[in-house]
Amino acid sequence: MSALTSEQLKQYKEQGYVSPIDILSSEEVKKIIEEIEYIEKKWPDELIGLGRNNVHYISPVFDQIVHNSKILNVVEDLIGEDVLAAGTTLFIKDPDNKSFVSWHQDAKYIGFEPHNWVTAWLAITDANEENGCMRMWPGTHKEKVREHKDTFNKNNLLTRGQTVQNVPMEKTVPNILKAGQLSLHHPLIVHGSGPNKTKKRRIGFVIQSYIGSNVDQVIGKVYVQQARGKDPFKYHDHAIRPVKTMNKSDLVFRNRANEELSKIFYKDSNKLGKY
Ligand SMILES: O=C(O)CCC(=O)C(=O)O
Repeated sequence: MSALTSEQLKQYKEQGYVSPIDILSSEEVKKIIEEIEYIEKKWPDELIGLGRNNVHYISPVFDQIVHNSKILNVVEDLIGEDVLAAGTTLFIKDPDNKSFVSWHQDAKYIGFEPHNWVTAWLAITDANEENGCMRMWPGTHKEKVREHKDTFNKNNLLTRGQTVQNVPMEKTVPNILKAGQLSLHHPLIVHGSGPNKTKKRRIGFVIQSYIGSNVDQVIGKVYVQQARGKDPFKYHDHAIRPVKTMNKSDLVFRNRANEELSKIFYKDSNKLGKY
């Protein structure tokens, strides 16, 4: 039996995303915010810039999200039973901040082929129109990869500021989530998000992405964790799971994984961004 309802499966198939899906309790969310604040206080440089990536390799709290069975039950419905976790990103928008995410498709620079993968966006705080929730352009996942313009805009939270131009706002919809809720989106859906105009942080923890065992990395190298099932294709090296926050050897590994990720995102670019 599938974890997603037939309505939810239909939403994903027709619109290219499905949300909201209840995952975490407020107590669980509180623990995650405490972990972020603990790391930021003790190691202020570790969650910024390139460090926003792959925090699940250095924090058991984030590792447990990646391996959360409620998340994996719904992911399995979309990509099958052999699920690998191939990376994570913390998207934090501080209060009254100009940071935004331009319209883009995840498939553009990420290098995962074929597209048997899904991006899981978990709200750690509420995400709404005031604080810059994602906006989706439903149905665009049915088309191919579009041309993106690399803008390198300093307030853009995407690596190259890659942008799909001329998106009709009236065709896009806000992806409003309560803290603890999840949204799953297709590699090809066009989406983005605006600035946080409120006095509180907006935090999303994104598993980018859950991939089927049959998905290769065609641009560079990626490490994975077995999230569910088996890995019959064996395309990638497997990473170990952290048992303690900021263990030295985990940090060395996380930094190596982030360097490899950076090579993927900036392949053939003569410029590097902040992330
Ligand atoms: O967190 C955001 O505002 C956007 C994140 C995003 O584009 C993604 O997860 O694919």
